Amino acid sequence: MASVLGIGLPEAGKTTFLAALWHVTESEEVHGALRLERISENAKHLNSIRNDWLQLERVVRTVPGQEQPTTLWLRDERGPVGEVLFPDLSGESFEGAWKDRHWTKDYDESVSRADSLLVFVHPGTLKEPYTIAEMQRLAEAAFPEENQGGPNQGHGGEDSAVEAAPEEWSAEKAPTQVQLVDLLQFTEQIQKAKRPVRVGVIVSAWDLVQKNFPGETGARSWLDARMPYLEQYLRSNFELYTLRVYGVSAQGGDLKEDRDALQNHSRPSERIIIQGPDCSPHDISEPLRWCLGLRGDTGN
Ligand SMILES: Nc1nc2c(ncn2[C@@H]2O[C@H](COP(=O)(O)OP(=O)(O)OP(=O)(O)O)[C@@H](O)[C@H]2O)c(=O)[nH]1
Ligand SMILES: [Mg+2]
Repeated sequence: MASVLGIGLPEAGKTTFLAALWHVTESEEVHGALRLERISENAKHLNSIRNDWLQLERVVRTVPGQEQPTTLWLRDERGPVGEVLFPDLSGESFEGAWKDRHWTKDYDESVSRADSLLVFVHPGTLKEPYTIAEMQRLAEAAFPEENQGGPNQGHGGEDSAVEAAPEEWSAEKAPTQVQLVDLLQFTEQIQKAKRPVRVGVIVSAWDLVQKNFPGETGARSWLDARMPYLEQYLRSNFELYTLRVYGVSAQGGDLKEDRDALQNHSRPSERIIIQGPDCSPHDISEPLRWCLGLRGDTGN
């Protein structure tokens, strides 16, 4: 059995991806996509999130402790691929691991069992790196005495960042890419998978940013521009990771603003947007295919 671990902070788009993936493999609407070989015993959760997805409802937030083990029995054009374990894990638990330096035994097992990783990032919920003005405020909050009479005292007018009330640093405020690199370092220590591990970065809600990052390498360029620390970490540790980056809109757009357009497709899978190496239109199974080693070995 192969195991693919989806990693991502809260609201990164993990469950929506799984819902659309399940629909595509089960419905066989997308030519060339991975297909369902047989129904798994634990398909209840998959069916429930798929129904939400079909009805253009937001999938429910995944709550720590109530996560579902999900397995997909898949086949490609050559024959059965086997059972793929793809647990729908909660972003809150990943955030907790970063913040509290702790995760549960179940998490530990999922991570150590994983053969490959899908790392989810949502362009709309990114925590960006701090600006110099924000750093100054954090420093003032941490060391109020030292900053009294410092270089910024007495400046007024437009330098409002200095005047705003100082706010202390907390782990939740760390930039998304810092948290993700830390989580990847955790997994590196306990993962027993063969190196280098295939990592597919999924830039979710791709509809939000797609127009500025066209072409097969668009999502890679987005990662490079918006999360350069994560991109460099994955690229430079080539003995640990082989990387591909995909832009994926599992919903196809915003559930409110784009609702009419989303309802207007004859087949629900036609909503799905995917952009990246070897991607055919709407084939959301491509990142999985690559993770499972069903494509050549070339990461980029
Ligand atoms: N615009 C847009 N929004 C999306 C897309 N996919 C997911 N979202 C939104 O992103 C938010 C988070 O999606 P989820 O799939 O629940 O994210 P998650 O990573 O499972 O979150 P947790 O369960 O909290 O870990 C929801 O509000 C979704 O509606 C997309 O393709 N386009
Ligand atoms: Mg979820």
